[in-house]
Amino acid sequence: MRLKDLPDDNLFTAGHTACPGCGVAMSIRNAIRILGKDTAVYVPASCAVVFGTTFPYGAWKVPFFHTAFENTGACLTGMQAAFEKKGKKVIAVGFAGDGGTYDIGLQSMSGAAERNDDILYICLDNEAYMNTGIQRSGGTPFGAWTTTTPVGKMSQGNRRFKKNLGDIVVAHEIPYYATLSIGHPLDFIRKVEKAKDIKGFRFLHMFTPCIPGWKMDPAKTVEVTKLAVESGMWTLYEVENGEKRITYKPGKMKRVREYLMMQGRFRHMNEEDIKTLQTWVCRKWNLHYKEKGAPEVCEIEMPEEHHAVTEEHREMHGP
Ligand SMILES: Cc1ncc(C[n+]2csc(CCOP(=O)(O)OP(=O)(O)O)c2C)c(N)n1
Ligand code: SF4
Repeated sequence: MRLKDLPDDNLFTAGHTACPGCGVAMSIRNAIRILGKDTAVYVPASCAVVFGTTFPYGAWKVPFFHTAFENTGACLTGMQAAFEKKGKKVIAVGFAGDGGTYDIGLQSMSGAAERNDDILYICLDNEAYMNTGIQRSGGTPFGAWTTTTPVGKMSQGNRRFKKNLGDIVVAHEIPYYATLSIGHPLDFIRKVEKAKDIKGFRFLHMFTPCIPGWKMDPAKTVEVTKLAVESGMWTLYEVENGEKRITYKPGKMKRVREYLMMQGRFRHMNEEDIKTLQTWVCRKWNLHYKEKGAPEVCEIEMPEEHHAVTEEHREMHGP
């Protein structure tokens, strides 16, 4: 399917209450256009359940189900079994946040993956618990400010690195796992189409910027996702029946600093922390992009000593 062939069925309609520029809303809207009307959706506690279902402005035009935070995997299994029993060909699709996937729903996702249930699990990764006020999750990157990893004398943002959820999911030996971003629409379409047709447990991991949580300009959502990929903070790949394939390889690695500067949540980071994060990203970059026997591809020199945050940046994002 090409971009211009993307059906414009309004299965997730305008009039929902997501913030302008919300990466979660954009990802849902585009995914459901490809999945089509024979889809039934489960959304656990998250921004998406609030902005998509607030009475009387419900935006979903496909069957929608919601119970609790921790059980996306189990609910999808139940939905799929019920449709099967009724002889209906419906795709059971879950849209869960990173909090609901990396942390609180990990066990039920794992159960469904291990049983290879015929469902599509989509993680909308905005790198914190946004709906309840920006608390840190297992998906929050190193250095990021959140309300539970504050910035002050005692702490300088999140001190842990983003959990490697991809490897955890893939370790279940499922048919399909892929990472996606709305900044790479053709790659996005191809992966959703593929996940739609495969049988068994499929997992799509979507990178979804959050405007207030990342303290960023709402007009820059797509730009940020592109820079995330060019800097190595997000990697586009898929694992099909155990075979890993990079689906987009950036030409030259951009400095992580460039990505950080677009977002107020990293504004406070000092040189040492940027260097720590850059080293982590380089390691990840080399693990992903290095061909067997090829030289290491991350050739970025470690940042020189100078202020991490410019006055211009401070003006843009406030104190
Ligand atoms: C068991 C349980 N704990 C806590 C909550 C409160 N809660 C509702 S939404 C939410 C945050 C969801 O974060 P995430 O899954 O990352 O989705 P996002 O809001 O970022 O889209 C929390 C903590 C809850 N509903 N249930
Ligand atoms: S808080 Fe973030 S994830 Fe929630 S609706 Fe706004 S931009 Fe989207």
